[in-house]
Amino acid sequence: MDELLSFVEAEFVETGVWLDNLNPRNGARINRVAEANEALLDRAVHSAKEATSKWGRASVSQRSEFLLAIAEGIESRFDEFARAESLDTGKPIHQARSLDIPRAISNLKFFATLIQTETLESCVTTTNDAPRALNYTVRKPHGVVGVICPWNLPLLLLTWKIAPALATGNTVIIKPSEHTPTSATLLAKVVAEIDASAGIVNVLHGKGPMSVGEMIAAHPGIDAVTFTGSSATGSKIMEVASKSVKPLSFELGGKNAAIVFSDADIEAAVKGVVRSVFSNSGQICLCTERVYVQHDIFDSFVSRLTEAVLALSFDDSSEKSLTLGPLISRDQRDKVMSYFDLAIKEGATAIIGGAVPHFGDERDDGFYVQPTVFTGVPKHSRFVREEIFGPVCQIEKFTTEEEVIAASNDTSFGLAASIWTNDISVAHRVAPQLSVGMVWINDWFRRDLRAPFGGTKLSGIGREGGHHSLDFYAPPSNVCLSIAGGV
Ligand code: NAD
Ligand code: 6OD
Repeated sequence: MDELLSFVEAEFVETGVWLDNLNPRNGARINRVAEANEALLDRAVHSAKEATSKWGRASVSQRSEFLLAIAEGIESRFDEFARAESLDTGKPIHQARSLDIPRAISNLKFFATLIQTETLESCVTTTNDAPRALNYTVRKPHGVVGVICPWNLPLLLLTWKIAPALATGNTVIIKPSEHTPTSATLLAKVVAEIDASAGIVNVLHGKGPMSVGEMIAAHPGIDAVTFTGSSATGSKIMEVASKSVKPLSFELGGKNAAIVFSDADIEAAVKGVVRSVFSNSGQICLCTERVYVQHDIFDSFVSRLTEAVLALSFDDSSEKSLTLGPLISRDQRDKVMSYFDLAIKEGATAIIGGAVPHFGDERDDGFYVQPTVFTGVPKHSRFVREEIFGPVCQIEKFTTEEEVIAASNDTSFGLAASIWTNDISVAHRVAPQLSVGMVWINDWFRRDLRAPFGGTKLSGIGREGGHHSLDFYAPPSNVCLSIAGGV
């Protein structure tokens, strides 16, 4: 696809203003994207609003079938989706084929099934001096939901939001990241092939500030906003959306710690920590950026970690579960490198990496960064305080449980953590003391779509996953029915 258009009222619409979509592997243009404008957003909101009256009343099985049809549409174009995701993001095709696209399909199938099996609360009220009453709960969709997505796991995160939103009777206006517009456009094509009722799914391309992202957050006709992206953007969206007091669901940034106790299975811990730092080239909100290792195994852990990082490659054709790609953009690469410069200026040491790799081919025009591990970064440093979002971590020693809990919690973020130990008492004592939304023990990024997902502090507002998602997209409302004459 050379030109990507927005999708409104089941029509692809050109606006005449074009944004270039660049290939992170070599900086060349992949395609160009027609940037949506306020008039197009107004049209999308109007038609999405009209569609809510029908879609909001559709039966559970109609909604479920719609989600399953989208899932089947993605499955039938699996290779096209995987190639698009790999091209836009630079991630190895193997990862797009084994994680991004299968998970997008699972998201749709999961919520299609969940609504078929869900039961809601009810309770009977008894008082001494009045008839009994039956309370029961119904879900009410918001109406039109604005869905603003990032570039790191584009279709995975987009479907993670639209599946429960649509399942509960909302219509959606999706804004994919300007860096990764292609898979959302393919999704629109899938919807166009199956969707008889225009307006249920709309895709608007564009940027964030002073563009369609900000307009979605501000639009009085959009009834709720679900956003995944940086904490700074979350804060801006909140400010703009506050004028119409929109319900917000925010999955934001992280500065996640991995804690390795000396009794851990060291081989498994090294493998797990490497995966948690370098998956998707460090561009997953759940990636570890701070590694704390108990003092008595520190040296041996560092030397095994170094060996494991040296074995990582930028080989796109590799089927290995962990292969590095470029960062998403030149700006992101420069941002990551600026943190490396800062760490060095502040006296830290790069144990491995710390530079832009040289390939001697077209990748030198791409946005690559070597996998990097620093140690000795001062605690007050912005390197330790801010989310970097690249293939990098710092590694430091600790002695006691109390000390490492305090260090892990000494951050404004609160998304996730991982603990590596064979002592179940330590694991279960430490896990609840970490002020984060998700803790993995001897694991990382294992997902059960029923489990609550979300962060504390700068890492987000609300929980998604299973019933938590349904509760956001269609909050439960109570109906109280008097049972006259009952006992
Ligand atoms: P970003 O915040 O720059 O952009 C995300 C989306 O918001 C994009 O579509 C962008 O165009 C839009 N946007 C930007 N400014 C906006 C504004 N003022 N108003 C409305 N929309 C605006 O984030 P990114 O760089 O795409 O993604 C990386 C960040 O996302 C990292 O901080 C990462 O931790 C976070 N993230 C979090 C999770 C999570 O589940 N917690 C998941 C993925 C990414
Ligand atoms: O797995 C998920 O459901 C999810 N929301 C992952 C987020 C990853 C952040 O980059």
